[in-house]
Parts: sequence; structure tokens; C-alpha cells
Amino acid sequence: MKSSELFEEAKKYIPGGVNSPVRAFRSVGGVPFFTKSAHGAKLITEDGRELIDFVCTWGPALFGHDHPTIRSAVETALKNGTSFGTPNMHEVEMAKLINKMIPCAEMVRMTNSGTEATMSAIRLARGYTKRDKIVKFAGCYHGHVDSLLVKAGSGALTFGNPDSAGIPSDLAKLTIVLPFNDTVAIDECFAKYGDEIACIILEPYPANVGLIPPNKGFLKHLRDVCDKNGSLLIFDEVITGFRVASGGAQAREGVLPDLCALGKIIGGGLPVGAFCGKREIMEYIAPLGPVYQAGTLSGNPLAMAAGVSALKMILEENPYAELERKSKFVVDAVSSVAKEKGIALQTPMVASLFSFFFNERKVENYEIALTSNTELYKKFFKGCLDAGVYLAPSAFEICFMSSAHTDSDLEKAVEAMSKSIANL
Ligand code: HOZ
Repeated sequence: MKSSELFEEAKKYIPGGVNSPVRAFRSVGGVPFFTKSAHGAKLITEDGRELIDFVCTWGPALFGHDHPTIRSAVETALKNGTSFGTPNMHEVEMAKLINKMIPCAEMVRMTNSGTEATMSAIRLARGYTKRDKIVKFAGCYHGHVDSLLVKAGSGALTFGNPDSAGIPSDLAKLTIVLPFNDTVAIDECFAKYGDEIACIILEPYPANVGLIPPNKGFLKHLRDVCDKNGSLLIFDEVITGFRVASGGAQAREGVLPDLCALGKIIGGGLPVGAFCGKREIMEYIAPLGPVYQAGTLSGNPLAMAAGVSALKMILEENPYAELERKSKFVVDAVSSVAKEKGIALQTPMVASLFSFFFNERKVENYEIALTSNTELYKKFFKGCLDAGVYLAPSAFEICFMSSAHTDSDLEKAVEAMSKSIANL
């Protein structure tokens, strides 16, 4: 069946025909393609098209799709079974690697998704501090956790539901939403509620509203405010972890959170999340402490084997300088065509992450991100897709580079992207 036929069939049985809203292409228009297979930097669709992929399964494909080392680790693990519901050796190896690579990690608990990781980290922060209020930033997305789907980015923002229906208002009241990069707003908030705030949670580089690098000193300011008020600092590094450096944004920025949520790459393409942090706080989790958290498939041997092999490759290859060179090649080329054509385009980039804001202004927060021209993004996306280049299917998502993108892939991609910009 072709993608269009599969989509019609899917819509009969799955809400909107998709299992995650952005995949429906509603904000960029057209029918989503269905992927038949993925290898290296390419997706093959059910229509037989080959696409250069800059979504990389939303991050996990750091070394490209179907990497032989990861595949072989999964095949070896598979010989012993698919799930045990008991401790297994792979999860010990995974925990050791995370503790070695992520600066704030002294202990780690595995989950099955990033959403579970942030949800559990929030519960732990509340249990540890015995406080209820939490602070998040507008446009930061932390999965579809009730308390965090307030002014959220990603699909929630793409579809105009940054405050999802179905969240009890009494719960939402406990979430204080502040503008990103605004130290004054933080200080005012803590002056008023400091001793009631369990934690600040943020994506250190927000990457679900386009990419927004923090202003110099902002993360350090949050660290200081938390220390002064006895609140915990939680970094959601589900996207930035292992994508911007082997130690995540915290290693790049030299600011350590108390807790950190991880996901994506630690599953090497299989479903995984984790949260980690200071021993004293992590020991509040059951069975050691009173904060409950659990999961039948947590630490699943196949997912652990895949993730361990991905993390080991990171340690062996340290791919970040090369990923940064490739991302820069793409964003520089696209920016220069936009400049020639007089099109206002911002192209924030950190290592393997980049995004495109059709905006005159440097995007420093959610409010400015919302002033971007989403119609231009839609046309840009379509022009690229028609020419065989798959970018994030929303003006408020980001693109991902992988080690598998060759210089020849990038030259082809840049040619298509430049034409698409020139035709806007
Ligand atoms: N919310 C995810 C990206 N920020 C999208 C996940 C997906 O559709 O697979």
C-alpha cells in the first residue's frame, strides 16, 4: 500500500492516523509518508522514495539508522529473550555508563520514555523537598506529563494546545510558568514563592519550540536561585543529552543540575528513558525511599543492549566536533541563500541540533518564537520534501544531524534546501 492509502486506513483506527501528533503533518500540510525502512542517513518510504533524514527518529539516530554495532548488540541480546521483569546485567552496564558520562549522575533509574523520566523526576523533587509548586518555562516541552503540559512546546504548541485539555486546574495551578532567559522574572517569582517551590525544570537548550540557546549566565543564575531557596534544579536533557556533548548541556555549560531526565539516545533507537542525579536525592526512590516509581519494561534487556552500544560508541568516537562541522555546513549554506534573497531567517545551532525560524529577531524565548512566519516554514518544508530532504514537520520542532550523513548527502541536501528557500 502507498503512504496515502495507509494513512486513510490508519485514520479509521488510530486518532488522526498517528501515534504522536506532529507526525500527522497538519502544520506543514500534505499527507505524511509512511516509512518502510531506515538505514544510515536515509529513510525509504512505502512509496519507494529515498529521503535524506534530518529528523533522525527525533534524536536517537546519532550514528544514523540501523547502525551495524547497535543492530548486532540487539541481535546478541535477543538470543537470551526479550524481557525478564527481573534485574539483568545490561542495566548495570547502562547505569555505570550514565554515571560516568553525565556529570550530575551519581545514581540512575531507567524508565521507558522521556515523559516517564520527567514525570518521575518531578515527583521525586516534590517528595524530597516536601513542596508542591514547580517552575517551568514557556515553550519548554517535557513530554505529556499533566503538570508540565502548561505553555508547552512540541506538538502541543504546533497544534495550538500549549495548555492541554484534561489537566485539572488545581494541578495546573501548582505549575508556575516563566519566560525563558528572563532572570528578573525568576527573581520575582522566588521572592514571592521561594519556600514553596520544589524545583525548576527546564530544557537547558529548549528544543521543542525551535532551538533556543540560553543567554550567557542564565543557567548559572537558576542554579544559584535554587541553592538559595532549597529548590532542586532539574535539567530535561532528553534531547540535549548525548546530542550536544557526551555529558549533555550540563557539561557544555558547566552548570550541574540536581536531577536530570534522559531519553532517546540511551535506547539506541529502542524505547527508553532515565532520570539520574545526586545520590542523596535519588535514594528517596522506592525501594530505598518513600517516592514510588516502577515499570515492568524498565531496564528492558534489548533496549539496554542497544543503548549501551550507542554510549560506548560515543566514548570511542567522540563525534561532536564532526557533527558540529556538518550542521554548520548546512545552516551556513541555507542562511547565505536566505540573506541573498532578503528572507529573514534565524538558524540557531548547537553541535548536532539546529532549527529554522523565519524571523527578523533573534529568538530568545517562546513569545519571540511565536512571531516566526510559519507559512514560510511550511513552504520551505514542502520544497525540501519534494526534493528528497526530510526536515522536522513543524516550525516548532528541530532538526538533527547524524554521523551517517556523508558530505555528498549534505551537498545534495543543501542544494535542495537552497532551491526551496530561493522559491519562497
Ligand atoms: N514530540 C516529539 C518531538 N519533540 C515528537 C515525537 C514523535 O512524533 O515521534
